[in-house]
Amino acid sequence: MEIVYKRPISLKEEITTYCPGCGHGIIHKLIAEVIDEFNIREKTIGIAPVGCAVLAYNFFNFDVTESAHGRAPAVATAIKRLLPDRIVFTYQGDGDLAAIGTAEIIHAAARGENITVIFVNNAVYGMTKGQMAPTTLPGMKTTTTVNGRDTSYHGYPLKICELLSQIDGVSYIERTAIDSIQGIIKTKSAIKKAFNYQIENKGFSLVEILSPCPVNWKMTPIEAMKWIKEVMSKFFVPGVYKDKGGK
Ligand SMILES: Cc1ncc(C[n+]2csc(CCOP(=O)(O)OP(=O)(O)O)c2C)c(N)n1
Ligand code: SF4
Repeated sequence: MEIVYKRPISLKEEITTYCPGCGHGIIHKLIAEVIDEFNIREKTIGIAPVGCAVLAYNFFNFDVTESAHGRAPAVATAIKRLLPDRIVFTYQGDGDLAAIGTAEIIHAAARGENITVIFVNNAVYGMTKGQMAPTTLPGMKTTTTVNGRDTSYHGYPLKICELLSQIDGVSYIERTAIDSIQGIIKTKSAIKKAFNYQIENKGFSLVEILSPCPVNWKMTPIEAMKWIKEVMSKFFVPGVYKDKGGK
């Protein structure tokens, strides 16, 4: 029988710890497929975040190390500089990358580290039960903004792609959304391009992925996908924010 689909080798046969409808599982699969397609599993090192993806090393079938909250770009910098032949990527949520880890990501970008960053933006602190994150939309209700994010009190959201694309050290930066089959396909090609930048020594690459957290958004998985398409991606507009040139 002809095989039309199989689990990527870079993904272990583990029972997921993610909630039904969560985007992390989809994104893990896309990363694993890309690593299989580049045939780089034996030389890939992932840096897992603090957040719901803290157990990413249980799911990926290649080397993954943990880092303190937000510090993944610093850990990735050290690994890539010591082992430049490895393919090194960080996997970070918005609390991890855009709150506690703001300094690390900005300076890794400014240094133009030859690493790849997968940034999962679900607009909340998922693991700790849905507090406001720097990416929480104006008016959005969370456990710490029960009447909705009030920008005059809570400040404005951080738009990471827009911000980092201003930094000279950044080579490739794109925002995508896994709100549909088309969005998932686009996300895979962005991830592939980001890894290719590193393989070709073209410097710092980051893909921001708008991803559902149905549990904390208090939505069904289908409602969450619709909300990304109709609301979230109007505020965090998908697109290529910087591309210094690569395949
Ligand atoms: C130094 C430190 N501060 C705070 C925490 C608590 N904490 C654990 S996960 C998390 C938020 C993670 O949110 P995000 O990065 O958006 O990832 P998600 O869970 O949404 O995927 C926080 C604040 C911690 N573990 N360590
Ligand atoms: S809390 Fe949200 S981000 Fe975390 S596993 Fe559940 S759906 Fe995913």
